[in-house]
Amino acid sequence: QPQKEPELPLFFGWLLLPEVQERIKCYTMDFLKTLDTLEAFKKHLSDFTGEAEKTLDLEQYFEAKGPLHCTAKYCDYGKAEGAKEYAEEQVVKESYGGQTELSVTALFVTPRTFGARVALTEEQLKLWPTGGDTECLPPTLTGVDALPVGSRAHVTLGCSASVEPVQTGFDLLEILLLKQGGQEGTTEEEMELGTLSYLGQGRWYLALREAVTADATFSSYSD
Ligand code: ACK
Repeated sequence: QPQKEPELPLFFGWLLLPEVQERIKCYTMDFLKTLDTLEAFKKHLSDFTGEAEKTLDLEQYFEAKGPLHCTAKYCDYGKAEGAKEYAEEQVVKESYGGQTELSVTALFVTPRTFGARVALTEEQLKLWPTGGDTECLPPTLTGVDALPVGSRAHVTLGCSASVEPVQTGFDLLEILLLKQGGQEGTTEEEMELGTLSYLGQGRWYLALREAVTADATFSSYSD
C-alpha cells in the first residue's frame, strides 16, 4: 500500500495571533479614516472613484479577506511551483508552529489594495522562499530583482471589489520600485504616524515613524 502524500496547504506563512489581528485592524482602520479626510487625498480622489463622485468611504471601499497573515510560500495545495520542496525544507519543519514577532514598517493604499509592509528579520528570511519576490509577477513589473530580498513581504489588509489579494504584493513592489527610482512622493505630508507620500495613480505610502510589532505563528493555512 503506497503511503499517502501529506497534503500541501494553500500557503505557509506567519499568521497573526487572533488578539493581534483585532489590534492591527483597529490601528489600520484609524489610518484609513484619517487618510480619507486629508485635503491631499481628496485632491486625488478621482484615482479611486469616477469623476462624478465627490466622496469616498475608504473603510467600505476595501474588503478584508481571510485571516491577517504574511505569506511566506504560496503553495496552492501543491499546484504552485516548488511547493513540495519548500514544505520539506528542514528550516520550515523546525519553525512550524513557532511564535515570532513581525515588524510592520509602512502602510500603503492603492485603488486596488490596502496593505502593511513587513520587514523580515534574518531569522524570518530563512523561511522566505528562493525567488519569492519575483514569483508570478505581471510582465509589466520589471526590476524587482534589484530590490532587497523579502521586499514583497506584506499583510493584506483589504482589497477593492473583484481584486485578489495576490495584488497587494504587486502593489507594494511597484511602490518600492518607484521610491527606489527616485520618484519621491509628489506630495509629502507629516502625519502623527509617520511620513505620507503620494506616488501617483492613487498610490499612497505611509512610512511609520515607529514600527508596529505583531506577534504571529509560523504555520500554514488552507481554505
Ligand atoms: O495577501 P497575500 O499574500 O496574497 O495572501 C494571499 C494568499 O496567498 C492566499 O491567497 C497569496 N497569493 C495568492 N497567489 C499568490 C502567488 N501566485 N504568489 C504569491 N502569493 C500568492 C495571497
